[in-house]
Amino acid sequence: MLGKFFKKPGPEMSDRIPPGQYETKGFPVLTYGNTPDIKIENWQFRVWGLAKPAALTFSDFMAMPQNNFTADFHCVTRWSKLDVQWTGVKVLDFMKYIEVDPNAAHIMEHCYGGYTTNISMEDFLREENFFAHTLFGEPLPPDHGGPLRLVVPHLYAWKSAKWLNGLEFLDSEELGFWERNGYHRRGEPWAEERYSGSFNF
Ligand SMILES: Nc1nc2c(c(=O)[nH]1)N[C@H]1C(S)=C(S)[C@@H](COP(=O)(O)O)O[C@H]1N2
Ligand SMILES: [Mo]
Repeated sequence: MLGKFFKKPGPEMSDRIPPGQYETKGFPVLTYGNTPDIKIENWQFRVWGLAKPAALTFSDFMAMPQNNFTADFHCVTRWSKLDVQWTGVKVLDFMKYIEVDPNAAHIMEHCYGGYTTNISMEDFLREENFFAHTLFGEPLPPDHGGPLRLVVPHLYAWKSAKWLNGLEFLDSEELGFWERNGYHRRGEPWAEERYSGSFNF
């Protein structure tokens, strides 16, 4: 059954598929709960905590520099999808539009629907991270997080928050939804940081 949908990585792929992962050619939808119903006109993205409070509209994001991205996507439930093509805004470009307090060391990602996930500033401020509004040339489908999601390719995909609507800047680490429920606080796939617990320390 598994072999029909997933391919075990061959030697040529071992540099792309992290340990314990299988490649999938489809793009599964992985959501805790329901897909929220979001009207783009009402969509708002807020910044707060250790940052100058700001509220951005969808047009604000579209007015920022736009880029295409190709990134691999690793879900902790063991599927990996290679070469996903997205369009959106680099995190490092977005940061020029907001004012963050130098004491901010962590972030809580907030979403429509109430999902949260935490990330350190260091993991957030990487060249390859981006906010995506387009997937394979089409508007990002609601099930995959449209109108806007974060994509953090170097961490497990639960850090890539769908329906993102806010960033809360923090001086110390707080745990998001899955992190409070036993998943790793960082989630680095190459180190198999899947769960919290003694074996991770
Ligand atoms: N808001 C929100 N974001 C989320 C999730 C979620 O349940 N809610 N699931 C996460 C998980 S576990 C994964 S693997 C990816 C899945 O993204 P996809 O459904 O586009 O494949 O989204 C992540 N972002
Ligand atoms: Mo996931």
